[in-house]
Amino acid sequence: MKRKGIISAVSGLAAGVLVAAVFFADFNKEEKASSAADNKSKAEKVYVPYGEYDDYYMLASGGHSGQLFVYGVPSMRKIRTVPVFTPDPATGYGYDENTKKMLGGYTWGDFHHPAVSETKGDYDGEFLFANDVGNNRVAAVDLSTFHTADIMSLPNMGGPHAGVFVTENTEYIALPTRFARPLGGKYAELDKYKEEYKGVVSMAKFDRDKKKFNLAYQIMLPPWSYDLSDAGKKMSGDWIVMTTYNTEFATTNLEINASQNDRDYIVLINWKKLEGEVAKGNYKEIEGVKMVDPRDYKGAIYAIPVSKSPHGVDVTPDGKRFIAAGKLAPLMTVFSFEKAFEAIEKEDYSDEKFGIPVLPYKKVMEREVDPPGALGPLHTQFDDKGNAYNTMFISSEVVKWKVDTGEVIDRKPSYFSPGHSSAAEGDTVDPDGKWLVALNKIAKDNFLSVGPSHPESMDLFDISGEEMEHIMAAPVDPEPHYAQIVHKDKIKPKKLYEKDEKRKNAVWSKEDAHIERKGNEVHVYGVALRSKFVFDAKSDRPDAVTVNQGDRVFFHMTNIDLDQDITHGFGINDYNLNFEVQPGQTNTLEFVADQAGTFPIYCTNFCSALHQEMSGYLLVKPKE
Ligand code: CUK
Ligand code: CUA
Repeated sequence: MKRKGIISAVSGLAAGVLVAAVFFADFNKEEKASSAADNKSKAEKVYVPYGEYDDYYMLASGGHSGQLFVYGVPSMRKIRTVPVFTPDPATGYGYDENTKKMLGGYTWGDFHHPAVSETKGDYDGEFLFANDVGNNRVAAVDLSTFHTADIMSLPNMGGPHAGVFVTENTEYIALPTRFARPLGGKYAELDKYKEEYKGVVSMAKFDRDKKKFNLAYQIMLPPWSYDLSDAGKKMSGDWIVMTTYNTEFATTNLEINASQNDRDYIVLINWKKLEGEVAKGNYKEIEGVKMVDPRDYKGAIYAIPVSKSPHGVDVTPDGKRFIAAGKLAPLMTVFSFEKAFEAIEKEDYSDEKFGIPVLPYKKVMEREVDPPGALGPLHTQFDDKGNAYNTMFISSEVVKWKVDTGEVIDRKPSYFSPGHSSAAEGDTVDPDGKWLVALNKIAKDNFLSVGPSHPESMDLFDISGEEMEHIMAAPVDPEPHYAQIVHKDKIKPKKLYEKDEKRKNAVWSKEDAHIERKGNEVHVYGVALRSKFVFDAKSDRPDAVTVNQGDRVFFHMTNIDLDQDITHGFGINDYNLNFEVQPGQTNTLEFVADQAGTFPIYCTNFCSALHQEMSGYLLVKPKE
């Protein structure tokens, strides 16, 4: 099979105009094809026999699908899609009362970066947080049920692209904005950009018991674009680092105008300090949020020059350094927190921008790593042996190098154009050094063709040896921006929703199913069990409900099959409604019966040999 690789070269012209040239390189067939023996050994590495499990969960962002994808590693089998920012008829997400309220009418989201809750800088496996770049939201997924537990809207933001990341003990979930916007999203002419537009960072807190977010405070920053960010670890645990682009304040044609400066900035913020100021009441209430300007407090914010238009910034597992990847400058820059703190201590500033002290690049930078021909570094992951792994979007490869020395150890192609990669526990204080998945933006001819647009692609590498070994490619729906690979022992999913006699709206036996009418509201307290619905135990047709046209109907359904994986669905024919109840769960479907007629109700989730019989009727009496 002849393979084609895409190589896009980005070159700067004299006028600063950037032209992206795309050309194709033919991979040599012999080079590419591995031997049958090789294939066998690769296959054995990832084969998970029936009855055994993968070692890792890969929790991957679903990009503009708004969903979370759950994969097993190393098999790369997709296990589940968890709807987060987008309604999902397969699970009734966004149809039942609770999830509908949570989605607040939004029908899409742009899920960029997952962040698993951490304790001491390591995944604790309890919750996963996600940012919605499309509609300014943050979500929490409860990893005991893989259900979205809460969603919070973030005012004053223009797409929280640079989040989410959590501080060492999940004190905060931080979400820096991508686009600067006037506060409150108000109207302000683009000519007033520098004065009126702000780049805001949201600092959210999550209460694990109540499973609820609250917005602790926001940080008001200059109208730069914040691209990616990370939380410090250990010695740097009080800090967050963020890359910026568009320090040119361009308001149009960003491709060119935001790529003028040779240097943009890394911004360092001390969240601990700001937390203290907020506690003392040193903030302004703006748009209902506690807003702090870090420039008002000494020691809260610094900038460090970095080569132009950086993308990712990642803190090393020991917390001593951070690495910026230069989207347009083909190098990784290693910075030292120690050196930054020293310069701060001595007030050794080279400049000031927007009232922010700028630390001297030469004094904070440790080294620039510039593998020849490696172009478009985007993000960095780590292993347990002091190595970093960088994805190269333009030259389509993964580069392994030593953090201490900058020595390049290995380079392997990826197919094609990787954005992020994810290594097993590779962004924690304790990476495992086992697997790395490159999350590619382009699949080209990797899989059976499905037309002009293809899935994205993921490459699995074994990184346990000195050299990386490419094992396999797997398709993935758009768009895998980032993933975290979490050891299976850290996630403790429930088998059931526990029976709770006091749960609101729950009915736990067939005999207790009943219907209550209050004015034009009809509340059905029903149960679902193999293989029937019971809405009204006293009726001689317990699985039929009659209402009047225009009534507001509530189906409060409890699944009383306390048996793992026996989920019942609930679809109403012609009413465009479907939801589900998982074992032991109670859910409510609320709607106005505006259509008169006779509507079959049926279980949409195959649950037993008599699943087809699991049905009933909704009868809506016409008004007149
Ligand atoms: S970003 Cu997607 S490749 Cu929007 Cu995390 Cu870097
Ligand atoms: Cu219950 Cu099918």
